Amino acid sequence: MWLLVAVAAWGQLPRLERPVTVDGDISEWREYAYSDGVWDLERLRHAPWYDPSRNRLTIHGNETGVDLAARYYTAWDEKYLYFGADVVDNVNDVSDPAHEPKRWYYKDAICWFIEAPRLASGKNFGEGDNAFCFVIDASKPAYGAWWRHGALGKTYVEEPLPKGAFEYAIRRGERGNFVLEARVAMEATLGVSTPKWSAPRVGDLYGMEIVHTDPDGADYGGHFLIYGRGDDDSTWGRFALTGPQTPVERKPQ
Ligand SMILES: [Ca+2]
Ligand SMILES: [Ca+2]
Ligand SMILES: [Ca+2]
Repeated sequence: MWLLVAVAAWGQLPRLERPVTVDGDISEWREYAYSDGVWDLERLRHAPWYDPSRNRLTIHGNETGVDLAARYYTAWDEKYLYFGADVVDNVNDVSDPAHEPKRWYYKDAICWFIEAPRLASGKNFGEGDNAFCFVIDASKPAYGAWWRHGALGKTYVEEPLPKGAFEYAIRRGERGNFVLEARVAMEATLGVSTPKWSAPRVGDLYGMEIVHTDPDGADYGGHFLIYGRGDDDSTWGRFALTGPQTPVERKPQ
């Protein structure tokens, strides 16, 4: 029976053993992080968790070029979770007519939903569930690094990430293109969302989903839901924390 559980993890988050500078350049660590290649509309449409009514992928009439395509990078060390993204986007959207600090999902934003540890029970967004959301606004407003989380007996606590517990940097490219580099201290976040969390060790199982919103000047619209189907944490991907990863070997020609 334990074998069934062991193979149920379908991703591995490698431990970083390299110093990271959070400056919007992820080249020093991206090859040592979990990444499964480029995500775009076509790939997402064929993913097992894809649901057209939830993802609402649309290409607006006047859009040209690539609407959205991205590579995501995730890793950990004894103190932090590391998040990176290298994104092609045609429009940078950060204005929201009905703005509220918690409305990251009406702006360009990338959110890592993390359940730590992954619990066998419960489907609602609650204890042990966290969403670390970064709005792609280079002016870095106070709501730019957001933390939706549960806690003992609580669901949907909405607040900025605690000061001192995170760093992030956005490097804007042409049009809406950008690179995001971020890290979040686990004890001050995961440790607050459930007393069941303990300092990370190789073999721990975490749930993970990536939500990438991209309104493109329109209302709440297209977004990528990757590895899961939304706030129901039982649908999120199961990722085991592992030791360091060796990059793919590149041989000189
Ligand atoms: Ca860096
Ligand atoms: Ca777009
Ligand atoms: Ca956009």
